[in-house]
Amino acid sequence: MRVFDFDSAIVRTPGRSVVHGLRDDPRAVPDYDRVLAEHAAYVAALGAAGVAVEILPPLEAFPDSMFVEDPALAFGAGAILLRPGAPTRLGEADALRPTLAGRFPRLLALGDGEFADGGDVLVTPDTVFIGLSARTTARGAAALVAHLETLGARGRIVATPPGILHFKTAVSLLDDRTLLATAPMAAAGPFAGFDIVTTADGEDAAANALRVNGTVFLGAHFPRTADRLARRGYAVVPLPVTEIGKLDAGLSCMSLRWHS
Ligand code: CIR
Repeated sequence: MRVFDFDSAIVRTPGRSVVHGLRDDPRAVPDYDRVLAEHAAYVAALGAAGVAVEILPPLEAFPDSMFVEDPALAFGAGAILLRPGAPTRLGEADALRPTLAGRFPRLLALGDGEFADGGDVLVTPDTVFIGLSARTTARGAAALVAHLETLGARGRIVATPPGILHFKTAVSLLDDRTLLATAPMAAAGPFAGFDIVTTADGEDAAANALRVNGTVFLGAHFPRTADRLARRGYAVVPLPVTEIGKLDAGLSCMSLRWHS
């Protein structure tokens, strides 16, 4: 089983409140219908890649709750409820609890004062990288390392380069030994032993790609990065991300994935 082999996923349909989601540029207001369309295309692509997708209903009280990757981590051995570092997102973990409790052999949880977002967690075959960020604190990361150990995984706490929301904003796993990363992440990243494909100039946002079984989901607006991946033999599935990009989001954030 490879760490990017998934047969199960949870997603959450965006609510209308998504237009009030957190973002770096407040002038970039996403269009609700287009967000919905991007989400629907993503869910369809997961299904086409062989994943059984459970679709949770919108949570209007939490504008960013469609980004289910952030409040939890999921593995075949168990799930971990996180504590998202943005105050408006904290309640998303509790909202997920009943769903996760019924689906995993174990459900662990971060405690009070232990903040971590799933967007800062990059799972690779030997190491789960945890990037410290404005959302993920040293205390949260340390607690996460302990929970990962309980589930048989080795966590490693690393720095996130400045100027990005999450660690995975700038890097994703392409296969067991290859990463897709922005040039700054490739230069600064703690990735000895990995091959790194860098995103093309002007296409930094392509770095939040998502490997699912045999395919790599990539933002549709990054043609030169897509070429690089295709030349290396990856089966690239382009997906629209223009609207969710306004919310500083990419392709990993919209699902929680695991192999049962
Ligand atoms: C946020 O700022 O929390 C959301 N607007 C975007 C979350 C993106 N999540 C992710 O990359 N894992």
